[in-house]
Amino acid sequence: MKNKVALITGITGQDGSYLAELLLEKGYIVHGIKRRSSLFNTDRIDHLYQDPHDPDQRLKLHYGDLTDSMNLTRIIQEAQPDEIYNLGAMSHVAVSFDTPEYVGNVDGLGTLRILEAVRILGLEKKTRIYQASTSELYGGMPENKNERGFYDESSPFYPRSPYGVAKIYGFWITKNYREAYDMFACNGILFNHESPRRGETFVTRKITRAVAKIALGLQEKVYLGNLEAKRDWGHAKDYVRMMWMILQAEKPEDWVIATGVTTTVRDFVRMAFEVVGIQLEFKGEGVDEKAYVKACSNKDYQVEIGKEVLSIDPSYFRPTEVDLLIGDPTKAKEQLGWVPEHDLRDLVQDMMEGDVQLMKKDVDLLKAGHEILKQAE
Ligand code: NAP
Ligand code: G4F
Repeated sequence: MKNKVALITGITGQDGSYLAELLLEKGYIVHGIKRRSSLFNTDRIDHLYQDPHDPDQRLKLHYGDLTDSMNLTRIIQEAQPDEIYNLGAMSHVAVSFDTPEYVGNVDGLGTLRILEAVRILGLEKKTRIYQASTSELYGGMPENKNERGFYDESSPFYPRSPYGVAKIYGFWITKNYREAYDMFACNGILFNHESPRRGETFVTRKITRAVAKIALGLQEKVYLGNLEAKRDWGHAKDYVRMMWMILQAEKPEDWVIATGVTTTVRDFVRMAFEVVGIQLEFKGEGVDEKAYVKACSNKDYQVEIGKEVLSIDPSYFRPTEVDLLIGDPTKAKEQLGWVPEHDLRDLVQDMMEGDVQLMKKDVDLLKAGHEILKQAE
């Protein structure tokens, strides 16, 4: 049987890397678009791309950019994909306030460029399209939750950032092409999902990296913004599986993917410190809130009791904030049989283990450096 062909934009990102792994396991030929960068930017997929000269290599990378229609059209023409996963985006909400025009171009118009390329090439009956939509579309407006207190596929949108506004264009243009041209084009409205591969400036990874470093004595404290914000955090591995399921469904539709549980940033911090045996006490309010070590049973490094390990830096506050997100994945569970394998505790454990291991390498390197210096003396 012929291998199915997929094209992933954003293959070098968190989700792109897990999805590429999944599709290769399923026997797909996977084309991915990577951006030209002055430094290597393929860390997350290097383990999948051992020998680029091997003609049987099923992962094929192309240079490209979502702002370049001609490039996208050429890659789609070459790949002739059965499925396109449009995961490429400037995905950082806070940064979108600094680069609103660029975000509109990539996250909004980029989606149109993919859809239109498929149409121009006459592939609209062959190629199924997944659009990486987001819970940021809801904006956390309390009055828009359903009667059970969740956001679902029928909840109204009210985006609160240039990122959210760009993604709402992506959402509607995907739906419009589905209706106008009968294309199999779907939105996955995904709530926050994280992993050891999460970008370092998103709050969960910023926390797990900092906690690992603090526990190993490599960092004094971490500065964060709004600790009151609540997010519905799942594991990226569970969410990419659902992306694939969405394109295997009978009909093209839009789907909410979430855990149905919401947690404050403050509690995520608490949970991350607990993994390395550190109990925290939070004191003070608003910008004066701080966290101190209350107890420490960490065998690798004894953090001093009473040490201040967290402060607020208001520069991390956003001009408009999404206060609370919580999603209702009932439709995905009932109609597609999606069952997430990880809960928040697993996720925090997985991320902490990854970062402790990563930071221990730094400690080992430091130790080796000291040894070399000592021997040279
Ligand atoms: P990510 O780690 O930030 O990855 C984004 C990917 O997009 C990277 O490969 C990046 O390339 C690429 N990219 C950025 N600008 C591009 C451009 N102009 N042209 C082509 N590619 C470009 O994001 P993620 O967490 O994997 O998320 C994947 C998608 O899901 C994104 O569209 C995001 O907005 C959406 N989403 C994410 C979540 C979540 O919680 N993770 C939730 C809902 C929706 P570089 O590696 O070169 O930067
Ligand atoms: O981790 P975050 O930056 O993620 P955010 O804004 O929820 O966006 C992520 O999830 C969306 C899905 O809902 C995606 F569409 C999007 O692409 C991205 O993946 O921030 C989470 C919360 C916010 O309320 C933020 O204000 O954490 C708060 N926060 C508090 N201190 C912080 C910090 N966020 C960051 N990045 N850095 C801080 O120091």
